[in-house]
Amino acid sequence: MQALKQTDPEIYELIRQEERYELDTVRLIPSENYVSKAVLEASGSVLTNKYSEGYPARRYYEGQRYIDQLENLVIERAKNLFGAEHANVQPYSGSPANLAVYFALLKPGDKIMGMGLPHGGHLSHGWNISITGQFWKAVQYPVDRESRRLDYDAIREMARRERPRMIVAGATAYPRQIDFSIFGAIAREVGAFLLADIAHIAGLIIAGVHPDPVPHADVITTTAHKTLRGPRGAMILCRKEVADRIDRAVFPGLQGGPHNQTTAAIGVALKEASTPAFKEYGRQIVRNAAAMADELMRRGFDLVSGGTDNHLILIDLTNKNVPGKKAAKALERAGIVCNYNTVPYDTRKPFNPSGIRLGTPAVTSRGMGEEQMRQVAAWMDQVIRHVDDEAAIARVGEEVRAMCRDFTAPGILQGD
Ligand code: DSN
Repeated sequence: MQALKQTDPEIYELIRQEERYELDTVRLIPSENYVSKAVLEASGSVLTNKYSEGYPARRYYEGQRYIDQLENLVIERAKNLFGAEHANVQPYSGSPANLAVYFALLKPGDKIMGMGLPHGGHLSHGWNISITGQFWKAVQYPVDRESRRLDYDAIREMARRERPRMIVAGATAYPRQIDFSIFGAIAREVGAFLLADIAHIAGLIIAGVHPDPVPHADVITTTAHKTLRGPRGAMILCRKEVADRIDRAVFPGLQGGPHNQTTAAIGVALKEASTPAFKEYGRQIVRNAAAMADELMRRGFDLVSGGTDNHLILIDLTNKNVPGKKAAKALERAGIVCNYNTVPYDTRKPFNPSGIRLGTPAVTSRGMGEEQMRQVAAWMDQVIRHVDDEAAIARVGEEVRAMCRDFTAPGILQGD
């Protein structure tokens, strides 16, 4: 980054510091990852210079001879990797992708039925403060109060009662597998579209460690930057019958020109995700989460739903008498980065909730395994037990940094 260093040393220095921070910390935010150097190079390429409103061979600007080839290549890779009939690779990120799907298939005021935000759903699944909960009429399903898992009988009952035009299956804070075949059957029974938002689990689906929504959903949205380990961006996969409506909703309905540098980087990530090494990566994410969950439970932590079977762990800290925000901030000071999170039926406010959310995609990208996950759980236990003791937190921090030095991270410090 020599040109950047010369032109703008302040920005250069902040990027270098972030790079060092990402290397020196145990990054457990389940929606984050480390992209490869190849993905970074595509993201930072001259493709950022080009406007390409429209779709391959149907553009509103001239000069698309390479961009059309690029977008077609990435579309084909997306279709092949997921086994989808159609792919749109232009959405800027997950929320715009979901918005485009609603805009494509629903009329204003139609009813959508998604998982409630406090129960693990996403804002864009119809939560009331999101445009998706105001422009469309939204009803939200919870998790079961006891098991804190999806209750498919209750979801079916709600769908029969509410007759939504679209059902959304997907989550951002749900540690269990989602049964897309049941969601598909419910949607068909009530005449609703099924949207599967697989942003968190796309990489796990590719790796074969999470059920596949493709046979069951009319439309699938995913971000590229979570378990899929690509750049910040998104894709919509769908059946042929709705493809034109989806494409028109993304452009010209919602967006302007696609971010071609992101399209290219998504393509690189899709190529990387088609390798046997990536499948093993996905399996290891799940093994790592299971090991961390096991060690946390052994140490008396209350895991929502009693564990995990994906990449994500949600801890209810009520029994530890430490609020989620205080815990997350103390952990960060020890170099363990996670986020505070509401837990289902939380009695505390979202800005200072009872839980923290963890995930293993990023640490697995560094080659950390079950042994390190158990060690991290032990450190978390120490920090939370001594949450007001800065010296104890600092001691854990030194150990965390020492361990991090043993693991490189994709895309970092491999030269300019
Ligand atoms: N912000 C993402 C997450 O952290 O899960 C969801 O969009």
